[in-house]
Amino acid sequence: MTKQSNRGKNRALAQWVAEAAQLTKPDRIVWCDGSEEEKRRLTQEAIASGVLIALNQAKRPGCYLHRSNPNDVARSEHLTFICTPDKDDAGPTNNWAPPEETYAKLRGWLAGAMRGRTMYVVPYVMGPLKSPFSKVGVELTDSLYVALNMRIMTRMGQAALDLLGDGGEFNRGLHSILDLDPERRLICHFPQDNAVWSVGSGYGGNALLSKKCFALRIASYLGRAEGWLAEHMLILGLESPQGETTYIAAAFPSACGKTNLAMLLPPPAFKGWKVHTVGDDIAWLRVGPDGRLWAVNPEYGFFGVAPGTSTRSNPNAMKTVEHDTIFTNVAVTAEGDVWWEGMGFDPPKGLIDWRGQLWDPNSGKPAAHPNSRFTAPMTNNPVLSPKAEDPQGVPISAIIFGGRRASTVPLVMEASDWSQGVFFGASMGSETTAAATGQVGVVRRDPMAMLPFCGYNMVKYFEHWHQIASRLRNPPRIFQVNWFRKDREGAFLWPGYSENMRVLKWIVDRVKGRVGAEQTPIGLVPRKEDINLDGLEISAEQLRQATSIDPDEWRAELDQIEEYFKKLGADRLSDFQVRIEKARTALAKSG
Ligand code: OXD
Ligand code: MN
Repeated sequence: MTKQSNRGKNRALAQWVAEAAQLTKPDRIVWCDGSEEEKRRLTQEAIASGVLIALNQAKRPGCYLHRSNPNDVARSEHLTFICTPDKDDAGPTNNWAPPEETYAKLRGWLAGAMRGRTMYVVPYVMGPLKSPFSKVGVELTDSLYVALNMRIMTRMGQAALDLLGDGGEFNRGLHSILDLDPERRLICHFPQDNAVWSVGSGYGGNALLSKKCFALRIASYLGRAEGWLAEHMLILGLESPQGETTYIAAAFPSACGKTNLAMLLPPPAFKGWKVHTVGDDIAWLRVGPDGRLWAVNPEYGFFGVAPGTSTRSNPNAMKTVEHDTIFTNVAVTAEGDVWWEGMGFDPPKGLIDWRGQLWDPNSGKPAAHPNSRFTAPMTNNPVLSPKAEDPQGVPISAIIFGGRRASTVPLVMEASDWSQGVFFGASMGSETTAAATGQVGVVRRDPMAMLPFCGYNMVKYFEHWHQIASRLRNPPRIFQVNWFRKDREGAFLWPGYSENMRVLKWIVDRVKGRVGAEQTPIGLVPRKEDINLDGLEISAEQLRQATSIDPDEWRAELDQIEEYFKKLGADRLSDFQVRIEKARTALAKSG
């Protein structure tokens, strides 16, 4: 077994690496330092072993393709467990398993699993390096793809060991792809130990342990204990032509356009307005000494969905992936460039599909996997916020909860206070997408877009949201949006993408007290005159439908929400019951 020297001084880390090596028996241990030299070396090794395929370096410098095992292309929610000593701590929405038995089972699977392989020790920091809110994690993995992706997604290497020092606390992530057999695949969280063990999958959300596992599931658990929130939210700054920037955090379920919104390029009618990206997926939110809510993005890169990304839907993402990007499961052109459905131009001849086969346009099958991805450094983003590295984060003025709903939920709606906003978030529903295995397109309740990511009891999580309010002297306003509402013929009522700027502007104007709204039984919605529609071809009727509250639909919606809360045991939260009753009474009055 060969070892490298730069192992840091942390004895607990050294001991844990030794224990993991004792169990998994790797041939080599490589401590990652995050250097350019290391990146070159690991990339060469990845190409030589077929883990990465070099794309056309003249067209896409520093870009590579990875093809997954076809059985391993999305998050496996049914194989994801929260292993707390008490089942109730995992709550009604998580799979639970007892910690000792689970460790024992995984130890059995992991015994000798890294024989013939290298164990990469990947130390990383979540959050800006000098931020008091940042946290250190170390992932031990036998996947070179994971090590290279972690280098993009986190502040990885020596800086993390330096921050950890001799005695600091860190998240312990142990990951092995084993043999990618779905029968021996589990993603297990042990929040009380600040540990994650993930085996049998190489897919981003299952295997890049910094992301969903640490920065959401474990961090949400830590956040409850420490008085802050870890959320599935993008963070953006919206700068007016006068130079005033307002920060917004927005929660959407996976593959519902968070990356597009975070990088939005305003339409021509919004001359002088700019969107700055702070983050596209995860926000760590804390109450500042000023009583405002402050947000940092713990990540350092973007793991975005490729299909549907185009110069129309997200020109800034297209620029972001021009270089130094790892693509996963996209199609490749004869010239060695990438292609995916919704990229904005027809598939060129001779396309190789995501499985590595010549693509037949008549096959009825997509060339790129619907959940194909790009991993790109955040510094590639031309509209990255100058505050993205600010150790204090940014002050949040508005929170948005958004889902994918063909009916019922209006384009945008404002809550009258924090508590109604928590109800908006907790009752959110959305149609499922390809980001997780399972049926696509069915409405499921996804509270705060955290259903797959809340690392503890969902009802306690709602209580935590309510409790945070007592420390917020200047709370953000809360909104709900739905870009995906359809008319009777099934056509989208709202054009979406860059036009969502119009909704963001209404939100900012509401926060600043500059614009009106109409009170409905469910929430406040903009009237036609409240939204800037310059340069947009949308009929008055279309906008009316997009923003309308249909009493029958809402009566049914409230019944479903009530039933869902009962199922969770959240009906004991009197606040939610009061909200439902109020809405029912208001609906009855409105006829
Ligand atoms: C993601 C997801 O990859 O939410 O961000 O699945
Ligand atoms: Mn996500």
